[in-house]
Amino acid sequence: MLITFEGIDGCGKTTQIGLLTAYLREIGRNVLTLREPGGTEFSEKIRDLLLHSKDKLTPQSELFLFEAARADLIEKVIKPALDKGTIVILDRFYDSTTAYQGYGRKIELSVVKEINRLAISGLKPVITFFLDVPVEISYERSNHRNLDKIEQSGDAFFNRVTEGYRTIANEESERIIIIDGTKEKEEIFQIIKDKIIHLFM
Ligand code: Z5A
Repeated sequence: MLITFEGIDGCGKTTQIGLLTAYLREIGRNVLTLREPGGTEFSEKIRDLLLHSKDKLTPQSELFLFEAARADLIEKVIKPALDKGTIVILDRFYDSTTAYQGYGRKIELSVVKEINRLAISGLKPVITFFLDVPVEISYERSNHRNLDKIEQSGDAFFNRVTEGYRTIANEESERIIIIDGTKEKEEIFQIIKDKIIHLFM
């Protein structure tokens, strides 16, 4: 079972993934938690290039790098884990690419979706939690640290990404659960836990 979390920077994904992982382990499930880009040696190198290299990347190069990292992670780690019955929780997946490179960087959406399709080779999450926070909250929550390359893309970019996420979530409402990410951490986790328990029944 593949579960994914989406949303702009600082929306609370890492926090909720930590809570969900602990809960699932407590009830005796095998869980593997991963983040994109990353999770293999090759994908971590790509992550470093994408977030920290001094080279200016074109939107297209950025798109291909995210997809290359994804394809490597799926084949080497995610598919083998799912085959063993492990629950895989993924911090970002192809919805991030549609939101950031499609809506944010303005690469034609049909192209982004086609390249996503190629990279994921049929793998789909059973459920996706989209933590929706306004851009101002995202900035507030991340203003204590140095911003990476993508985080430096500006307000207009992040507003497009946010609207993009909302559109994607409305288009795929049977898979994507929209949660108000400005609620208290515990309240958000209760919503997530209820949905997960429902999935297991
Ligand atoms: N990217 C892309 O462009 N295309 C792609 O295809 C993919 C990714 C896969 C990866 O960044 C970047 O790559 C990302 C998108 C792009 N760039 N941006 N921008 P990352 O992995 O380094 O980081 P992130 O995923 O963007 O976010 P994050 O820093 O890990 O934040 P988070 O996981 O969403 O939030 P958090 O760490 O759980 O919480 C942040 C803070 O808020 C922390 O202090 C918490 O204690 C606090 N918090 C959390 N929840 C709450 C609530 N409910 N109330 C108050 N405070 C809270």
